[in-house]
Amino acid sequence: MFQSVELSPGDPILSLVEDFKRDDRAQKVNLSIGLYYDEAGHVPQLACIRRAYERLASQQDRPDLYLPMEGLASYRLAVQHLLFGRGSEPVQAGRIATVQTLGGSGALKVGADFLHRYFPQAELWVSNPTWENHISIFEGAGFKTRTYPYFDPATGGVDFEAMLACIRQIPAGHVVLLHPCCHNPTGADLTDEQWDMLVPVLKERKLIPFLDLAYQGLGRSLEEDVYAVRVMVAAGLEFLLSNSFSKVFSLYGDRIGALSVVCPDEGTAERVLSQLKVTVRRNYSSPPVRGAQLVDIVLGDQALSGLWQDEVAAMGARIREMRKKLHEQLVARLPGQDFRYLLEQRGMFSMMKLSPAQVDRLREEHGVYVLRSGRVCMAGLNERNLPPVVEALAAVLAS
Ligand code: PLP
Ligand code: TYF
Repeated sequence: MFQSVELSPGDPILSLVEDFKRDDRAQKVNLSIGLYYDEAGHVPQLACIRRAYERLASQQDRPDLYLPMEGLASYRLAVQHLLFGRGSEPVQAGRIATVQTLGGSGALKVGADFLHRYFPQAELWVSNPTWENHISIFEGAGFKTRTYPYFDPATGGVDFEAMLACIRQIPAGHVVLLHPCCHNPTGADLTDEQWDMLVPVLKERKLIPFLDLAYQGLGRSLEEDVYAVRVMVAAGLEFLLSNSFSKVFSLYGDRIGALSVVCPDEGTAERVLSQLKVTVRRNYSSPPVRGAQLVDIVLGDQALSGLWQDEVAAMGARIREMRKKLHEQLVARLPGQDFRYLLEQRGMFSMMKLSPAQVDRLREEHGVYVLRSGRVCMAGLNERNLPPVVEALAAVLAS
C-alpha cells in the first residue's frame, strides 16, 4: 500500500544541520540554522527562564490538565501587552483576538487555515525571497502563493520601489505576508519611513496584511522592532500578527508563540476568536502548557520582565557587535569589496553575496556551513570562530 510513497527531500535547513552533525572536523562552524548562540557558542537558557522554572516548581503540585483551545488566558493577554502596548487602544477596546500557538509556525498555520476558510479566493503574496516554510505552510493550507519583489542583491537592501509598485497591483482581498523586522533570510528591513508609505497602500488596496514577527528585540529594540505594528494600528487596519518566542526566549523546543487578529471592534474579535478555536481544535485540540506558563511568569512580573528585556537587548547587541567585527575583518582582507550591507542588515541573518559554488567551497574546504542561498546566521559567530570564518570567506570571495 505504501510502497509508492516517494522520499521527501526534507527541509533544506534542517538537512544541512544533519550534515553538520555528521562532519567530524574539529574546526567546523554552523552558521546555517537560525539559532541564537551566546559568546561561548551555546544556545543559552535565559536567566529569566531559569527563575521562572524555579517559581513554577514551587507552585506546581497538580498534574497538568489540558489548556483550553485558545491557550493560557494570562499568557494571551501578556502577549497583547508586549506586541501592541499595555495601554494601547485596540488592547483596551478588546478588539484583538489572540490564541496561543505552537511557536510562530503554529501561528502561521492557524492563521492560514482561518484565512483560507473565510477567503478561499485569496492568494498569499510573500517577499522574494522569504523563509521557505511560509510557502510550505500556506500551500499546505490550500493557498496559491506568489511573490512580490523585495531583496536587491546589488545593494543588499530592499528594492522598495519595485515592492510598492507590485503591491499596488495586487487584487483586493489577497493576503500580503510581511516581516516587521529582521527579515529571514536577508536581514534587509524596511525603514520606518517605508512602512509609513506602505501601510496606506495596503489599506487603500483592501489587502489583508499578515505580519510575521519572530525576532522582536534582536534588530533594534523591543519597541522599535514593532514599528510596523504601531503604524498599522494607527492607520486603522485589520490585520494578522503571528509571533514566535523561540528565539527571544530561547525556548525553541517548547513551541511557544501566538496569533493575534486585529479586528474593528470587540464583537468581531469575539467571533474571530471563536473561529480560531475551531481551527485549533481541528488541528491539534489545544496547545502545550509549559512554554506559556514560563513566558507568562516572566512577562507578568516586573523584575523578571526587566531581566528578560535586558537579556534580549544583550542578544541584539552581541549580534550587532559580531556584524561589526565581521565587516571590519572582511574589509581588511578584501579591501576592494563592499561589505557595508553587513552593517545595514538587521537581526540574525545576512544574505551574503555568495554563489552556490562558493557556499559549497565554504563547507567542503573550510567546514563553514551556510545556506545555499548565501544566508549566514550572524548569531552563530563569536570571538573564537570569527577568525576561521573570516579566513574561509576571504578565501572563497577572493577568487
Ligand atoms: N517566522 C519566521 C520569519 C522565522 O524565521 C521562523 C523561524 O524560526 C518562524 C516564523 C518559526 O518560528 P517557530 O520556530 O517558533 O515556529
Ligand atoms: O530559518 C531558520 O533557520 C529558523 C529555524 O523547518 C527553522 O527559522 C528552520 C527550518 C525549520 C524550522 C525552523
